Amino acid sequence: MNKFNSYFTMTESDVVQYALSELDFFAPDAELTCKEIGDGNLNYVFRVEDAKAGRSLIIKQAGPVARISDEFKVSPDRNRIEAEILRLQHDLAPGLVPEVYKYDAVMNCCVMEDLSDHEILRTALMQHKQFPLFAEHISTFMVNTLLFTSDVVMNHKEKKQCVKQFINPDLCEITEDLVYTEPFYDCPRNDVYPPLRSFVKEYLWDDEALLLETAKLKFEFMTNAQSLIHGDLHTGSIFVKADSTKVIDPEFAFYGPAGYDVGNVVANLIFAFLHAESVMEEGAEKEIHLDWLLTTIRDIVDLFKTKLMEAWQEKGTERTARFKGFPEYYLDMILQDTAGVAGLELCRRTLGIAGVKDITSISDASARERAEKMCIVMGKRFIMERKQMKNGADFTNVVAAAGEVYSRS
Ligand code: SR1
Ligand code: MG
Repeated sequence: MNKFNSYFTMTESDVVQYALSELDFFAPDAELTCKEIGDGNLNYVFRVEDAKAGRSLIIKQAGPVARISDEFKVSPDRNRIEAEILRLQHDLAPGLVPEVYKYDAVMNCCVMEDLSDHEILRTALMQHKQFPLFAEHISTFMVNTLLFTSDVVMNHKEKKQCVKQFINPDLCEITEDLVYTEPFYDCPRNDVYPPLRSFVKEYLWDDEALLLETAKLKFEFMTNAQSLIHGDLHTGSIFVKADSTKVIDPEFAFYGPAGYDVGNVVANLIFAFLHAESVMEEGAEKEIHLDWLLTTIRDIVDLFKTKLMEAWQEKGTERTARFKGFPEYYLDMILQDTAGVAGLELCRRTLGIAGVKDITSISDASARERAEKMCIVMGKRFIMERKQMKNGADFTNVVAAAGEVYSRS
């Protein structure tokens, strides 16, 4: 009996057997090594290598519960969504997504291109590396995957089929809870840095005007089936090298507001900014790095705007979407969502269960407290002032202003 005919969670040696018996990739007598390399919150990621032949691949398996905590029971069907979306995004944004070799609906795993010549963007940014082409690449990825899956470009009936195909209730529930709900009250599952507690209570939890805006944003997330979004586009979901960017991990994908992806990218670059600001020694190197991060944030927003408008003219099919003023109105809504989501992401990674290493690794206690307060201050401002965020400079001005409020003394 073939042991891979019914689902179980694989160990490294199971994965070697799987690669030899279920895939047509390695020679039958290849000497394979396998290492579990995942450090995400949900899945197991194995790298399998035939060192002699210089060939390798990645096998990603979904377990029945999240890796971060078995409180989260998440359907392994997320692996189907991930494989299908990766294939779709690979077509929509060529060169910016890894190739999928196989999806296995029994073992809930997906076999894909190994990107070991790239590095995870979050890790690279924490080592203060720069990627001058990143803004160009990620803005193209977002315009192609977000606009081309929307009603502006797609046939409306086909788009509705896609909405159905990519319904993703378990993963959406995680986002609704972890991003939109729990950070805004004293939820037992939160992980609040103790020196911040009284500040957070007064500044966020007791502010009814802010709570109202988070409710509006949550309903926007749950009801606006605008584009097939990646759904978790943080810097840990992006591989980079000097001349290449590859977006991975779209298991949170579903039809939601396009600004969700753009806002996540912006917020996670702000975490990188705060990391560098907190740990780098004063001097030219630090100035250059911080300046590059701000320029990258500004460029991503501005390139996204320009490319979206160009693609709209070139590929838009919906007649009414060409009415004078409509593209500008639509883009304005995406930018509002972008700012709102950037604000939510800044708050939830600071207060919620799923923190980010950029912040949690800051070892100096007062530097960490300062960085976390800046996240909260910026987060609230992005949420409350989202209607005023019209271009890249509006976003980077919020970062610069927070730095001035909390300047080192
Ligand atoms: C239970 S999953 C926690 C977080 O990890 C994922 O990458 C998403 O960001 C999610 O919110
Ligand atoms: Mg992920």
